[in-house]
Amino acid sequence: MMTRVAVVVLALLVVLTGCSGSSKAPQTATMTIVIADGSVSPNGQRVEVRKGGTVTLEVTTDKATIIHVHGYEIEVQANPGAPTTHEFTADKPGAFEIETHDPAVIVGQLVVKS
Ligand SMILES: [Cu+2]
Repeated sequence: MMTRVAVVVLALLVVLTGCSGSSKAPQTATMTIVIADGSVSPNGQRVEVRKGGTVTLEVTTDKATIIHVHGYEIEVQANPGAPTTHEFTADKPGAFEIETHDPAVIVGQLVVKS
């Protein structure tokens, strides 16, 4: 009985983490970026999305900065106070760096799969 439960839990984990071997990237992806006291989170996180999918950047910062999505040439101005949300369509396949400009740090990598 416990074995069966363990198998079900394991199967569920595989589905949830997307390690099922399927090459289908998700239709939507969200990256939550937090900048506080000069430190930036996440740090190089990889975010995958399917070509044509929607990417959402959620930025909370204690200092005015720009979030730059390389390749897409998207620049999001984020200011302290209210979080900034920016949504765009991932219409170009490839791998693109997302960075902040102040401090200049790579936040993550956007991987758009066709
Ligand atoms: Cu940049």
